[in-house]
Formats: sequence, structure tokens, C-alpha cells
Amino acid sequence: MMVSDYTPWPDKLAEVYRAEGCWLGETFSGVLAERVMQFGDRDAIVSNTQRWTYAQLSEQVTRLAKGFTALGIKPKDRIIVQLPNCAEFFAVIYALFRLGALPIFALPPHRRFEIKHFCQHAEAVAYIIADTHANFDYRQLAREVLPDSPTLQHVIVLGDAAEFVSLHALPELESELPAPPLASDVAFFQLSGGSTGTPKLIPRTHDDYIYSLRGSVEICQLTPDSVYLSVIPAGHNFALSSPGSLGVFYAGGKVVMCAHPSPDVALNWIAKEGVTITALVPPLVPVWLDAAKSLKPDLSSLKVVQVGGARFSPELARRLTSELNITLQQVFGMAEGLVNYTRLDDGLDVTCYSQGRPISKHDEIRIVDDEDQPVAAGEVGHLLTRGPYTIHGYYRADEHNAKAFTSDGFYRTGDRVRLTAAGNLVVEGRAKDQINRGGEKISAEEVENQLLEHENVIDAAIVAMPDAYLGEKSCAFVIRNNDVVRSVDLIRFLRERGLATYKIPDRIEFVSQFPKTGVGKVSKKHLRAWIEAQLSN
Ligand code: OOB
Repeated sequence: MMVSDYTPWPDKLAEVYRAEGCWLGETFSGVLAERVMQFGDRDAIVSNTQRWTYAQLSEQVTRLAKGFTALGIKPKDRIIVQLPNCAEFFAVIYALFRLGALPIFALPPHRRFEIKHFCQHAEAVAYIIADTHANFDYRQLAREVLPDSPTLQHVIVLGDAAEFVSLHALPELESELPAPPLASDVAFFQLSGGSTGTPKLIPRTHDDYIYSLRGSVEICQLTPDSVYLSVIPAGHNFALSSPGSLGVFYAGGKVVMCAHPSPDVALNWIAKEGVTITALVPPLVPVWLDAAKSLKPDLSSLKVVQVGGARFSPELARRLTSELNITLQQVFGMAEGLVNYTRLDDGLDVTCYSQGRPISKHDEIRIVDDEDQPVAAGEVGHLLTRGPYTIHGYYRADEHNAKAFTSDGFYRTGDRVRLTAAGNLVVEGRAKDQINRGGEKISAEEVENQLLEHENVIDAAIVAMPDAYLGEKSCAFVIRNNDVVRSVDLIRFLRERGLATYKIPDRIEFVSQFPKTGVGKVSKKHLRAWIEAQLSN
């Protein structure tokens, strides 16, 4: 990777993080090899179709690492991985980790627009998919992406490969595997929720990510007896590392891969595999509570339920705690790094009413006003952060990096928070131009730009509107140049442009002009207030 592609930690900070024992020089494949020695015949992964011990996982990883190499995949190559929650997800990513090839964790709902962008922006050489999932044919998506993705050489398919390469029939390797990567190397890319025109890629190193895993394992008290149910998409930072599947592997525990988040499927796994911990986004909670009431599954093994990714109401937090008789852990994290947890021995006043505190004493937190000056204790302000697992720059995004980070390397999270007297963060809102649709992040600008491509759209502004189930949905205000074009036309247009479904506006309002701020910018505050008033009528 070119030096300018990636902003490493400044030497001074890197020295501190090494000297303080945050970065221990571990790599993902190194850690897996150790776990195979310690726990070889214990279960690592269970899915609908597979049950692999650590030794079997490691065999799969070696087989794939050889096959990928024989195909021509090399260290530092970028590879888009878009798989549903399945055991093979981990065989694939650990194989890429071993090679030092860099997965980009696309989410299952991403479509032509997003995948094409990742391919082009990162010059990806391979795209790894399942044949079909949730009634969608990813091979067809690959066919649509290929003509505009000149660097893409391999489409590798789990299941029926059609004209592509089958994950189960990779070529035989005649030569040796390349040398493994260094711990200080970038290991993969997370995706930013984003507030800009194009989704940004987040480079994470072995050193920094494994440090966040170690901290998470300790805070979540994982042991080799922990059983984690992976319900939300496995490549999302929450499910991957907070403590997520990779944290559970770090601890030598077992991961159960749930292919669908619906509670009838998920709740069955809990008794069947003795699940001890799982992670949910807020909209899943009421659905689980209702299902638990009617299906009466045996949940006696379940000790901890984590909730994060979006605002979680204190009322629901209390209900969850008492109705499932579990310990609630709120998780406020971001793919860029910083993760906050309420601790397992915190009282209900903390677990239900705050979003916890950082993993590490080396996480630096600043809460500031619009001029980057610290706010008074307990006041709401913008959250800035720097630390041993928070990036200093997005991949190939110099211009955006200049705005997203302070000159001394703090990441501007875009979240508005306050710090309680006991030292916990409470998320009060957001300054970034983003909609948080039940944990799925939508950049307003990205979708506005798409709408502007329509010949009858003069201008567009997208804001969040309240929703009882998802917390927020998206509402697009559109100025059009004739009144023939309708909402359905614009929605069809966005779909045909290949935008992920969750980004398609939930509602479109046509207006003749936008309310303006004092400096003449579109006042999204007024648009939000207007739609909120409409909804409460
Ligand atoms: C997680 O990561 P991302 O990258 O999808 O989204 C990060 C953003 C945060 O900046 C914040 O705006 C929002 O999602 N958020 C929350 C929250 N957790 C995340 N807002 C309110 N309350 C919470 N508990 O969403 C993520 C990554 C790792 C662990 C957990 C969540």
C-alpha cells in the first residue's frame, strides 16, 4: 500500500502504545495458531451447515489461503467480502489475514452502487460472495459490477458458482505461501457509516484491532466457555470485535452464526448451543421480547445481552433486563475505533441510562463546543477521540481527513455527548449529516447526490424523521422541475441506480423551496421539525 493511502499513528504515540503493552505484535493468524494449540478439539464455530473445532477451522483457513494464493491473490491485495452470517465467513477472512490480503467488509444489503465504489476506490482484485441469500442472487450483482470494475479479476462464490470460481474448488498451490504480514500492517478495511458523498474505508491494523479485542474480552468477561450468538451482520464492527466473534475466538470460546436475525431462528440457537452472550441493535429488542413471551424458549444459559449501534431507550433497557433476566451491556462504538461499554457490574442506573465508558485508559476523550473548546463538566458537546485503536485517517481520502481529524490527530466522531459525574458517556444527538436507521447508517449527502442525478430533480435534502420501531427513518425533501414526477418514480430511479435498500428514502416530500439558515444554507433543523410536526398530527 502506498504511504499516502494510509495515515499511521504518529511515531510518538505508537511508541507509547507499544511501551504500555497495548500493541503486543500479535497477528490474527498468529493468535489463531495459538488457540489451535490450546483448544484444538473444542468447538470454534457452529452454523446451520457446519460445526468446526479450532483445528478444523484452521484446516479450512490453510486450504483457502493456499487456494487464494494459487488463484493469484497476493499480500496487500484488496478483496471485497460480502457474505451472510456463516462459518465460511471466518475461514475466508482468516485465510486473507494469513496472506496479508485485505478484506473490505461489505454488508449484505450493499448493492451495485456500493460494491462498484469499493472496487474502484480500493482497486479490488477479488469479490467473495454467497450464491444467494435472503432471496437475493449475489452472482447477478457480480455480473453487474464487473464491467465497471477493471481491477476485479476473481469472483469467488460460496455455493453454486455458476460461471465464477467456487470457494470449494480453488486451484491447488504448487509453491509456498508468502510470508505472513506484520502486526503493524493494515489487516482489513471497515466501512464508515459516513456523512460524505461516498462511503469511506477504514484501515485497521492487526496491532490496533487485537488490542481492542483484548480489552473487550476482559470487559465482557469472556472465557473459553463463552458462547456468542452472531445475529447482526458478521463483518460489522460491533459483531466482529465488540467483543464479537473475533473477541470470542481470542478467548477460545464458541461462535454460533445465525443466518437470519428473526427471533424464532435466533432464540432456538440459545438453548441448543448454550449461548451466553449476544449483541443486538435496538429495533431487534422489542421483537425478541415479544417472541420470548410467546415462544417461551429456554434462555437460562443467556447471561449478557449487548445493545448498541443506535440510541436505546431507557424504558426498553429496563424491560429487556427484567423480562429476559439478563445483564444488559450498552455499547457505543464506531468502526473508526473507539468503543464504550457499560460494565457488567454497573447498576441499572448506568446500564439503562448511559452508553458506558471507553475500553482503555489510553482512549483520550474531548468534549468540545463548535470552536473545539472544552465544554463545562457535564455539558453536551462534540465528542473527539484519539487512542490506541482509533484511526488517524481514512483510506485514500486526504481532503476529507483534513476535516474529520483535528491537527493533533483526534477523530471528530460527529456525535454529541455528555459525561456523567460517574464518568459515563451519554449520547445526546449527532452533528453529522447522517441518518441512523435502527443501526444502519445513511449519509444524507450520498443519497442527495443520487437524487440530483434525476433529470427532474433540482435539489434534494434528506433528514431523519422519528420512527417508533427503527428510532429514525429517512425523509427526502425534493424540489422538482415539473409536478409529473412522483415519489414512486424517484424510488424506482434510486433502486435502478443500485443503491442499498436501507438508503432509499422512507418518505419523499415535494417542496418549492428549502428553509434557509442565516448564512443561506439549507436548514435541516427546520426540515426535521416540520416532518416531526407532520408525523405527530
Ligand atoms: C457502530 O459502528 P458504526 O461505525 O456503524 O456507527 C458509529 C456511530 C456512532 O458514531 C454513533 O453515531 C452511532 O453509530 N452509535 C450509537 C451507539 N452506538 C453507535 N448511538 C447511540 N447509542 C449507541 N449505543 O454502530 C458500533 C461499532 C462498534 C460497537 C457498537 C456499535
